[in-house]
Amino acid sequence: MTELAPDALLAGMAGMIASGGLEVVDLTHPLDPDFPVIVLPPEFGQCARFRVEEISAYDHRGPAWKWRNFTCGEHTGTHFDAPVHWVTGRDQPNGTTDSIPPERFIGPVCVIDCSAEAAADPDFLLTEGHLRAWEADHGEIPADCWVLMRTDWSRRRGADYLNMHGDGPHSPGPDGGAISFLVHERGIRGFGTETIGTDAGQATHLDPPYPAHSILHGAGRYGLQCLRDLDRLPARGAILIAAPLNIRDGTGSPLRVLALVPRAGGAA
Ligand code: 23J
Ligand code: MN
Repeated sequence: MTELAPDALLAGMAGMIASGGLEVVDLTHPLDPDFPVIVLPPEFGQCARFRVEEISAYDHRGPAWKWRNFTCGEHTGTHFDAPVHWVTGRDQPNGTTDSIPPERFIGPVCVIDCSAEAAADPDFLLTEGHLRAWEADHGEIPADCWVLMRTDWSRRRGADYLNMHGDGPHSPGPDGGAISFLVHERGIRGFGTETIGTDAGQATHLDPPYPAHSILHGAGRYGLQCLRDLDRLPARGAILIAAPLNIRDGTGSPLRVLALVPRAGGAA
């Protein structure tokens, strides 16, 4: 690969974005009171939905301006999980939203298409075997990249999203072997999903329980949840921009996740 001088690289990139040669894909759901939040067993504290209240709207409360206050949880809507979110990551250095080095917020991304499997089985578990099959087609997953699990779950609406049954939620996710492989054999930066969590709905029954949260954050890696439209990304070759809010001591935050995607047939 030819090395471009950094200034030429950035100028070229800006030009490619302006001309559409690099497509900017928004992987973010709107923050909306109707968007579901994770529901934990009733003995535990719960995440707040997004809520908005008007301060003024060009009226007696403020004649020339409109603005609003909003409230939500750190894990509401499309959001980032920092290492300190999980007890296994509580002592990780740079484990909070305000201490993660900003260069960690931009990096390459691989997308594992599990849409057919998830359509056939809402409890589908991604395994090391699936990841090795992906690598046979697309090459080895590079160190320090994001790995996103495409399930097309972001097309679900209402109660179908959490898919709550009497025995808890049912949604796809990785098993412990898959996450262990990605973290310890491939050295990934983080793992993201279209579902409410990085873990499967029934992940409390896995070994370890909540393997994605437990293993990723215990190793100082990150999570992304409630992503949308992962079908718009190539298996590899895109760059992800995922910068959480700079919340003091934050365990995570809603954010805008953008992918820069080389347009097929675009100028080289
Ligand atoms: C708290 C407890 C369990 C889980 C979660 C939060 C999440 O999925 C989250 O939003 O990180 S599984
Ligand atoms: Mn979270």
